[in-house]
Amino acid sequence: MSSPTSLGVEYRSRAQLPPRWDLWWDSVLGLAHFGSRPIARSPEQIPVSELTIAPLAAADGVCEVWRADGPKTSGRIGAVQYRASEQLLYGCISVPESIVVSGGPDYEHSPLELATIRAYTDIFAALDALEYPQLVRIWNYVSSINEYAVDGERYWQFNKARQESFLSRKLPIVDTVPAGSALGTPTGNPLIIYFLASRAAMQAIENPRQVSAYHYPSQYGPKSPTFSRAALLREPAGDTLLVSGTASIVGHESVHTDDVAAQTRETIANIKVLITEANRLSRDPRHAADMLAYKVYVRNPQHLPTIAAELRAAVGGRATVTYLHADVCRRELLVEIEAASSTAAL
Ligand code: 3EB
Repeated sequence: MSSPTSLGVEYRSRAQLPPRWDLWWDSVLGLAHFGSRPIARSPEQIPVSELTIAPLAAADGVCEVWRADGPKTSGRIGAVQYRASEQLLYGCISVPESIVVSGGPDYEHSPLELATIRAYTDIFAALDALEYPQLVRIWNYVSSINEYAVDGERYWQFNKARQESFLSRKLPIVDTVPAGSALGTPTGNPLIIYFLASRAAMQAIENPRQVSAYHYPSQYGPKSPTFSRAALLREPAGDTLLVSGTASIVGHESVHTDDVAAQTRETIANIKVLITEANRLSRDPRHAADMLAYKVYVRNPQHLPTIAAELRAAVGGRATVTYLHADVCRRELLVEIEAASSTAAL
């Protein structure tokens, strides 16, 4: 049996969501829905991110549900909708790239950079006001992420503005940075971000097989990405492991270009190294590949059977796996996988 955790994730189809009045919702911190038609069932105090990213191998939308024990409060600060337990804060924000800047036009920043700065400014303001200083895990959904803009890929613009936002808040941009994911959404979508933050410190984890993303050389963009490879939350009820979006990168280079099976195996090897690191750093070293819930971003839907076969062979039948169709932030990467402790025991 898996140990009880006070935070974890589960994936449900929209049809599997209980009705609004069900007590199940008391345990929910927040929810992200991946599908074309917004969900209607959630109570209004639950923060919901709606992402127009198609689930694969499921006709209906997929809901990613973050649950935690204990009483909760909800509300809105700036454009951040949040819900919090005593120790944990979940929040989400959606910012269109057409935001108007007060004080006239800004020639320094692109629309995506302005949206990114606005989103992170509001997020950091919410963390301050609610007193959950540690950003633990953050998901960034950027429209047309691989498209070339005036000064490089749009992902590069996002990275520049994200790093600038951390620096202007005097937050570190190396070592203790949140675990992250950055994925593409269709053209014209707003920037959508959701996150988990905590009152207590977290343990950031790096991958010994990879250069830390915050030390990537400039060939991947003038400003390095601000994320760690995984975050470990140590709580009285047990650890929660949050593994960042992970891809077929060794050192700082993408490997196995054009071989989706080999990219999947390399990605899994990276995740298994992170699990080993988590156990080395934990007081409760029980993290295992078959106890996590996986979320897999697939660039080309025709690669789904190959990716699914490799992943199932590597993590066993007990792990839950959700597949989504999305662009990954380097053009040559065909698959990206994130993972987290699941709420099977809650
Ligand atoms: C990588 O390892 C693949 O910019 O927040 C993975 C996870 C990736 C998070 C981010 C990017 C991000 O570099 C891309």
